[in-house]
Amino acid sequence: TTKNSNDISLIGVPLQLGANRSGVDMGPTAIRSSKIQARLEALGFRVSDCGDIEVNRLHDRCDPDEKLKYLAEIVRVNTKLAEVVAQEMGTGRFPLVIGGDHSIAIGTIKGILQHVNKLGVIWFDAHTDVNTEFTTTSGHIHGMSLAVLLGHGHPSLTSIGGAHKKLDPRNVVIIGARSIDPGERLFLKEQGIRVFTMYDIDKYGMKTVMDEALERVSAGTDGIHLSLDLDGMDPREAPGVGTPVEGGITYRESHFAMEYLHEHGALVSAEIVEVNPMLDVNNRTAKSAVDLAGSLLGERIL
Ligand code: 5AB
Ligand code: MN
Ligand code: MN
Ligand code: MN
Repeated sequence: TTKNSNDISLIGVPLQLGANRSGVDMGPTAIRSSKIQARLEALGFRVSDCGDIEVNRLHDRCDPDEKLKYLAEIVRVNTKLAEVVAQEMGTGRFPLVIGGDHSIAIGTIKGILQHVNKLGVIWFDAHTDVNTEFTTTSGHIHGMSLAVLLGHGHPSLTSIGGAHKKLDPRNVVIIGARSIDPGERLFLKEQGIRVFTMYDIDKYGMKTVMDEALERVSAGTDGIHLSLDLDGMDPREAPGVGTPVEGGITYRESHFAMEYLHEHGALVSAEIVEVNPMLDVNNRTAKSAVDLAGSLLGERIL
């Protein structure tokens, strides 16, 4: 079960500037049209749709000299998102954020940290998103969000919601990784972050991986957040993502992970990111996103 709420606040963030790829800004629309609200209501939740956080459409105006692409607007949007998430959580509701590129994890998690002191995070992703302005080769902030949340990165990002609000690397796990940059590898080692790669999933199976993951994110924490990047799934089953990587988590494994996480309890919030309907095939990825949200929040086969 979810920790304390029968009420869900759905928050859309149509941001693409962190990925610099058009289409992912339409993710919230695709997820809503795939009937996420009705699915959650069928589970007994009261869902209120807070609408979308406003984003200025600057994507044809990139400053090529800018090291971190669209930094100012990404800071503005995430600052607002953190406020909205904190406010919704403050009224006892479960925040479910739908993106948008993965830079929005900064706003989501900074908002949660206003209420939950020690937060465990499951980062489901093909990538590890721990670049900084010093290691990034793309300048895309969606590849930096987890580093920022651990307190590393550009000060205007780490200071969102207060620089002292950050994650403890011992309570963060990454599941599904198969594309890690050299600078990221070093960072992950230094921080001691447990990364379950596709090798681990193949070798031990998703249940064993989830058992260890849940143990880590639960140890001494007050709640668990799921950050679900759809590119963690295999691109044959989730083609609508901007940075696909072959050899990912299957539909079944993903479902099991969500069901198992629900069964464990302690979930306080979640976000679904990187769905790009312009690259999707028959809306498959948005549909998977909604299916996974259903399993995460309690849908059962029998
Ligand atoms: B995603 C890459 N590491 O930094 C970079 O989709 C990819 O949120 C980042 O996981 C992918 O640009 C970010 C090469
Ligand atoms: Mn990501
Ligand atoms: Mn990714
Ligand atoms: Mn991506």
